[in-house]
Amino acid sequence: MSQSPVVISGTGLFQPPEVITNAELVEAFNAYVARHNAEHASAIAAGQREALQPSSVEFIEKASGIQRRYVMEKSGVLDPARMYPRLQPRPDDQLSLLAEIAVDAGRQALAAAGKTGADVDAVLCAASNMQRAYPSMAIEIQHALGAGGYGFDMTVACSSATFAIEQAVNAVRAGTARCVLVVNPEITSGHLEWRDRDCHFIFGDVCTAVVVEAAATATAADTWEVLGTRLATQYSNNIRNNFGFLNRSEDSDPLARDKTFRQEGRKVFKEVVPMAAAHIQQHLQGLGLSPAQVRRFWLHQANLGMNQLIIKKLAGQEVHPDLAPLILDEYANTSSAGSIIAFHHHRADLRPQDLGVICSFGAGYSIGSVVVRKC
Ligand code: CO8
Repeated sequence: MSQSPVVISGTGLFQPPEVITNAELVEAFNAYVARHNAEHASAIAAGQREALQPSSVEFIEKASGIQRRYVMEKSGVLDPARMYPRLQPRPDDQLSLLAEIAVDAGRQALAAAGKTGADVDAVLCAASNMQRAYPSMAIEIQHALGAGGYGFDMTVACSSATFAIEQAVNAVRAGTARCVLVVNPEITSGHLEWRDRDCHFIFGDVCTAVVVEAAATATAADTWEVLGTRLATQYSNNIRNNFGFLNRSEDSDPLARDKTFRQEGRKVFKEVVPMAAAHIQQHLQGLGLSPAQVRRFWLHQANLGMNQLIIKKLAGQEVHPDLAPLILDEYANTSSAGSIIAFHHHRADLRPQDLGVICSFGAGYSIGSVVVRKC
């Protein structure tokens, strides 16, 4: 039975107001290290405690390709006595921070699609971390936009956006929704351990949004038919965060290291690259396509070297911005939003019938790919 086409008809991007350069980040981190080592000088001298090592701009740029990142609030992150953002709590009757940035990105995506909130009948709020358990952020966003239908939150870490796009496409195909808004509010600064030099440079804040609807209802000039979606997960502890609602009952320290992001970066690199390349290859093959036919790959933005290797495995050539654009240098790793930022910024030059692949990979492990063709 042939299925009626489903399209991505608009995208939006909320960019936080503040930027932290690598130089600013390293200066603050090294001030924290000096402070920490001075405070524990006698224990370090007695061999009871290890001295912390300084970070460096050169290492960060060479190891990751990251040059700066946007954040919701930088003064707290750069304060060596604090090292995390300063955010104000809001009263219950005010829009929450995650919902606020999602509404901003969502409105942009709807405007691009030629739609308003009233046209939306499903909102999926998909991100690595949610502000609270209930009421769900998606329902708050649905309410703020004047949307109908239903909304729910979902988290699959870095793959939250691609996994949500599959749910949106399926909902439109099944007729349970006509127009789905997927939003990815990633305030990664809240769950990054800024005092750990192995990861303090990795993440940035942002929010992306995508409108998914039937081709028959789409009116935008720039639409992308979704030819297929493919999701995969495989259990791994190499990227982990034990923050959760049972922490209090476990009597565990809410500020302990395991309550923020931690990873075995080398292992992630080695294990995820072949998984992601094989996943994309098999997805394309299942659609009767080959990597050589793909005009552009909008890959997850975690590490420059990872993307270079994935493209080399897939296309047998060095990565080129025209084939696999990078946004990592400016935004850092924005978790699920990364591949969508790349799609948002780098698609205007493609022509009708051009093929593209949006692909995410990360914690779980989780991998999601969306194969699209410009209408
Ligand atoms: N400055 C100077 N030196 C450093 C620093 C630093 N900042 N950090 C580490 N070093 C040192 C190390 O100690 C090590 O020293 P030695 O050789 O003596 O042991 C040396 O530099 C090399 O360290 P690594 O081998 O760790 O360095 P790599 O070249 O592997 O680079 C990376 C580290 C950049 C982390 C790299 O491994 C990488 O990018 N891996 C993949 C990471 C990835 O893709 N992760 C995905 C996670 S994101 C996700 O799934 C979403 C989760 C939810 C988000 C939540 C938000 C907070």
